[in-house]
Amino acid sequence: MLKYQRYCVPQGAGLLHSAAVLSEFCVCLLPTNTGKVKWQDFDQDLYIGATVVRPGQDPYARNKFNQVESDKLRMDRNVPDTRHDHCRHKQWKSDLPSSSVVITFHNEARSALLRTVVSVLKKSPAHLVKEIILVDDYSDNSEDGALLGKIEKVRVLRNDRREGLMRSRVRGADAATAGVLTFLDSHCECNEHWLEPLLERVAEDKKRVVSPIIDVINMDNFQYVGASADLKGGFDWNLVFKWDYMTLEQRRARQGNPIAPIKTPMIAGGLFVMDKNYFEELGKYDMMMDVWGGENLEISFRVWQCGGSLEIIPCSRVGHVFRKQHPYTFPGGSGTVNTRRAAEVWMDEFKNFYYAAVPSARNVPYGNIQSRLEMKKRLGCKPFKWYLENNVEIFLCLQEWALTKDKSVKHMDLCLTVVDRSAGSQIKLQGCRENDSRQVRKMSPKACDHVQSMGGSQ
Ligand SMILES: [Mn+2]
Repeated sequence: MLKYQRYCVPQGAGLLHSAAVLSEFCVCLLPTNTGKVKWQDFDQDLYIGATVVRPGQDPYARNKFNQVESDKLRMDRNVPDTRHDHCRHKQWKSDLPSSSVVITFHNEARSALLRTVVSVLKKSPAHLVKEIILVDDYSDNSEDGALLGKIEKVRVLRNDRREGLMRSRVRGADAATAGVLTFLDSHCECNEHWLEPLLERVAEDKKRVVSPIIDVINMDNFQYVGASADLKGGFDWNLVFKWDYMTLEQRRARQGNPIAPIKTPMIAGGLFVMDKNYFEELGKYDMMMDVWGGENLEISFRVWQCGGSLEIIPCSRVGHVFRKQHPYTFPGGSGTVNTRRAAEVWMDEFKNFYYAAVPSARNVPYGNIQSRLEMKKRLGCKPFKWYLENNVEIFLCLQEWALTKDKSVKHMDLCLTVVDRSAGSQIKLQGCRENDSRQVRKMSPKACDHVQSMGGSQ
């Protein structure tokens, strides 16, 4: 319930004639004069009730997740604590810096957006969240964001045209007043003590860019499910982000300290914490990237190549609704423009592996990259080869081995060939012959991994 405060004006103060009959005139006001309410006092039913799915409507139509199930949940529902046991006893530093949480959205389901905001406020120590900046990227209904501006600490910025994720995030970051930026997607739920371990890593070294383990909120029934702690971010030459299981050796090495930070070649990109000054020094985002996509690999390459590092912090868990489809359109093309920009700026000659995997990308106009190249030079960033060599889990088979159109695994003009068919047979490089069944072909990523374990040089 709202706690009103009584403000009383002594008789004769001359403010209101009708009050003169009383010994004093009392009015009831909110404790602050900003018109803000605590999240507990926000009228969830009124806010969400305005956009419910009507009978006969497809609950997936607007968001590509089941909005009916999302709308049923309370804004502060409990989710299982999915952290490793060791996290529960851990003490976090007491002098952590506060953070500005930047959440960008475009036509997000109100219930999902509200739960994101409430979970930040509920699951974070109050002094560590300076503000929540909602950047409404030109949603159809401006009230989706504006109404949330009544909640304590929430500031709302609205674009007057569609800008896309990167320019929206930069707008939010520019407006931020705290020294650390926390970027979140608009359909997340933060878990217990999610923020402290992230801030601690960044406070120790501002060049660390850190991400929580991203738990799974089921897009059909909204169950919250803990994700594996044995994953790193990676990609194939098509430059689409994917999760990679750690190798057996890596998992063994972690057994002694299962909650140690995990160095990762790539972050998924939706959820991460970064020092604000470092974000600016490092060139924020590529402002010529549109809508969505490609920005996660761009910032991952950039952070590593320009002297920083990326980590997943196991004691920090945040749930995210993973979808199979994008709920929105891509005005002016697809994410390929962004991916091509990232490849052209950061991948040096290795961009040719991308063009071999996605030949159509060669024909996508990607605009001017001059200022990004200049920035790369100014920052003294290392070449892509260095990035690959220092993130050894990335498909080395394709670094040294070409995958031809007919899916042969080749080194120069030689193909990997099983000498004979007996168990434990040698593998040699021999001249490529069409339809030679002894020659290794990439059938699946697994087959490629196998080649890597035989020929890996690192
Ligand atoms: Mn998302």
